[in-house]
Amino acid sequence: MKIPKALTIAGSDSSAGAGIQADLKTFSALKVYGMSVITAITAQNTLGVTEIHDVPPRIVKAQIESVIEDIGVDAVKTGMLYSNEIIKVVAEEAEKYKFKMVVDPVMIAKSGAPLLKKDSIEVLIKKLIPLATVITPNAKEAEVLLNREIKDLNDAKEAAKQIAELGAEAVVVKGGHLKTENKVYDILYYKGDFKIFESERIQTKNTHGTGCVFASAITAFLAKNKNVKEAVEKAKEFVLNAIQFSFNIGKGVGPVNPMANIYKEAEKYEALILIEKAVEMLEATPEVALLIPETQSNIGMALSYSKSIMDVAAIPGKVKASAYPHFGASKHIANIIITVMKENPEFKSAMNIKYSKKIIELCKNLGLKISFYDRRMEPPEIKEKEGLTTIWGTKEAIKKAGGVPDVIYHEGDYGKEPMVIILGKDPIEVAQKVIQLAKENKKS
Ligand code: PXL
Repeated sequence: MKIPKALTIAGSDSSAGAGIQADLKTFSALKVYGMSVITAITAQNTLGVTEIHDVPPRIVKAQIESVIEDIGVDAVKTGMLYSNEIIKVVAEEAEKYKFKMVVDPVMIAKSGAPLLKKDSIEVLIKKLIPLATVITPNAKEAEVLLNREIKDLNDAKEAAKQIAELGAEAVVVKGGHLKTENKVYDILYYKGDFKIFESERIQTKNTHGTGCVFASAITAFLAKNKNVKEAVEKAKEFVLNAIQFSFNIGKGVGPVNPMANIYKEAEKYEALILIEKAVEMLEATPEVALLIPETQSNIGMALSYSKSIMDVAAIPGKVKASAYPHFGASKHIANIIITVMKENPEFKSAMNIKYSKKIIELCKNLGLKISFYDRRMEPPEIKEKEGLTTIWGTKEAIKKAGGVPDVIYHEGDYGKEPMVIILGKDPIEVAQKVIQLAKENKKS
């Protein structure tokens, strides 16, 4: 199998949120073999850059030639290039090897530190931009490149076209900095056509590395022979996941998480295995039969980065060792787990069992934290809509308990069976709680 290969030519970020480190995480997450040529070492954390030490241009050139002469490359990304001399060397190498190149015209860090010397803009425009397959300025960088203001979407479109006239094959003007309420619009200008990519604005302060991840994801997709439009579209989806699941670490702007895109996939198999094991444990305990409600039980397990019921595995129908779990199998148990995870992401599993006053007593005796909701108190506008009752009720019970409890119950309503939900970190923990309850229930 031929493995796609990508190279980043950029600065090192000691906090590993941006620069070389973000690029390599992105390449790896996208199954592309990543290589790195370091242009500068930055001492930085989530609060800012404290020192920059640039690498001699001769060493930048040597790094590029080293990897290309031996391993070869399918696409290259450039990030922080810092000085005239480094830009010139990179441009010479691009002309020599004629690789596909994504230029992220990095100028200033989120914290305000300059990552490109002021007198280098001219060289960037004259030498590097004409060799770019794609260039990815944000609105501020586009302003500097064109020496004009960009205030709205129309300005950004005009700017994309003008930057293409500087010689880049395709231009993406990123809209993250533009003041467009709840949406973000990124504009691609390619071969005379505009394509606008729209997305919801994600509310988080932890966006360090966004630009690096976006540009390196485009590079990875180009290395995989996707066309420019497809590469930009897929890179946007990738970076949105990285922002959504960014790390809240450090005292300033936390880093985005390019690995979020694969952690979710990696957890799927384990989630299914845990449910199967839990079901086996439950079926091997005859006392559990007495805790199965008329509407049957189900047990579910969510992935760490769950967004929808499709990210929660459960048994289709009911708990039964002969049935295999799969994702999106139970809307009911999945909605409960996703609601619980919004409050405490550690609780990723739930199972419903039969309600009785005695069961609640036994839960108390076992020292489980219990909360409840009253279906009759449900606001009519929620009741009207299909499937919202459990979400509302789960939120109510969490509010009452001041956090996620081990047990949530309701005593039913007209035509609705009362129910107990056992919560836990994974299906094994949930099954253990249920088995303990079942045995106590049989005893007393
Ligand atoms: O996101 C731009 C960027 C690129 N490269 C390095 C950086 C930053 C931002 O902080 O530190 C090394």
